[in-house]
Amino acid sequence: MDWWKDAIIYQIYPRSFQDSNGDGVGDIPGIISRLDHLQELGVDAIWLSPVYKSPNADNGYDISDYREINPEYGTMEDMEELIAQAKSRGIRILMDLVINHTSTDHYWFRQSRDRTSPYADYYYWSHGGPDGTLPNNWTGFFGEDCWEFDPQRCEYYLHLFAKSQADLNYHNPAVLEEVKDILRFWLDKGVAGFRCDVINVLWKESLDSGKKRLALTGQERYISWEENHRILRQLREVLDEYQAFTVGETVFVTPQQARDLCAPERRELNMVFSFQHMECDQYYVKWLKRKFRPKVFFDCLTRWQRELDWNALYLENHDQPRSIPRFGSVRYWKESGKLLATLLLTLRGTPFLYQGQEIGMLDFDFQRIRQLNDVESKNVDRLLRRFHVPQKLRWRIISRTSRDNARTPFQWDDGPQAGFSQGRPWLGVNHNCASINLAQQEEDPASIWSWYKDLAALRREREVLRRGEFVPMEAAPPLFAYRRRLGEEQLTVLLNFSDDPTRVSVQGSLLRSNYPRERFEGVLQPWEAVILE
Ligand code: TEU
Ligand code: CA
Repeated sequence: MDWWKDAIIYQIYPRSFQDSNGDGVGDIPGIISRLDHLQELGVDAIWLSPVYKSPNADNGYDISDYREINPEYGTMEDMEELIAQAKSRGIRILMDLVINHTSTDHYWFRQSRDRTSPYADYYYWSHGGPDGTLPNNWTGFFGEDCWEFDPQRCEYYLHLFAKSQADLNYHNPAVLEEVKDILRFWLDKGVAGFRCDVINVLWKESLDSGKKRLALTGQERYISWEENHRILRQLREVLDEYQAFTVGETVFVTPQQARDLCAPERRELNMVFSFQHMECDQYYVKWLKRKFRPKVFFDCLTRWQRELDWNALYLENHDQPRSIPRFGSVRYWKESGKLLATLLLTLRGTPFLYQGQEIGMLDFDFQRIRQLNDVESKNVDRLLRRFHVPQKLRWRIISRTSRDNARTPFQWDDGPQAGFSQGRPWLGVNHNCASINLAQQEEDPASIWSWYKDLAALRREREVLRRGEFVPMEAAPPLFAYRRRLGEEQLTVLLNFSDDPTRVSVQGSLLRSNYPRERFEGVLQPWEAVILE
């Protein structure tokens, strides 16, 4: 019961994890060959970003067949082998469930182009206005319009993401039945559950134009409607037959909405990923970056810790730049990497680690837009061009926010292509791989990797770190301080988010510090993280 409350979950971006056959693309046999690494780290479950058949307009988030494995990644036998091999190491597999949209290559969509087909209403089709205008004024997540004209059907279809990701129409009950079958298909294969992609926007309440906004005009028509909850409860009926787990990726949710999505008695999701703490270094949209504001970050984390019984904790994923340059300090790379690890592994909730985070991987050091692959970056570049934003500024915006920052190949060792592939990788390997790689950190008891391993073990040992209550402490930023409490047991966590020493008046015997020290006397070094007993 509730295994996920004691778990640490590791996200794999299959394309960039490990290539086994030299074609430059990570694959499932590659993942199998690295399971020992994950077991040693202390991982209880793996969330696999999509491995289904896909034309890869959005690297697998555009699915063309939910029951097939993308041949680039291997075969269904490989997938079954991965599930079995992981299981024998006590590791569960979670699939990425992308059901807001399918690829326009999906059979359903191709049939849907014909108005007389049984699939005619699987998507949102609509006439434009009389003078060639779009059906409404919505704008999408990747910065473009949300409607694309299909010459065969002579209508527009809705796509909140890329052009080839058409939104499924949940007003048609047949669509939900299809999804239930897909769930059963994978649960029968032995997966433990799903990470549910943009799961709070499935239901479009109406297709009327929305209030004009800088980004995502139309969002109030589809974010977190009551019908969306009903859909989740229907999916839960299937999930319950297998006691399966779900974490929802939920855009723009407030703590109240998150509670409604994961209150146990409502039988919807087990937990959700919130985005609010990711907004502490931006103005309104992710492309407008500002200086990291520790106070906003701490207040946000504290608020979610207080208002939700259980959080899905994360600092990185495949959509976000790396955490050290963002919330830490490249100058204090090792110290701040360990401090962020401490934060992630001592809050209340289920920690999600993204591949490469455990060795402190940094943002991609690319130089030109054509080195990028991300559909979002390309769209944003096109959009900014349209507004005559000069090249230099465009590059500044995109290089800092591109999702490819976190998608470069995993750095296994200091050999060719960082041990990722014998061939030419689909996305460049970071040039820092000679100094940042797993092989080197495995040897070093003071490395970021060793620190993650140690804290994962500590979390397993100490119930207070898993189940204890979160108690915030009075502290002035850049210090973040809190306690975890369970019965008589109490741990204090002190985190100095700055390049300067910081004094505190807290006492206690030292359990861990990311600096070599015997005891703690009240002064935290730059980026020092301390756990007191
Ligand atoms: O992301 C959903 C989402 O909200 C994104 O727009 C996110 O805000 C953005 O990537 C940040 O730049 C999910 C997946 O995680 C993402 O990789 C997919 O591209 C997207 O859904 C569409 O499936
Ligand atoms: Ca390969």
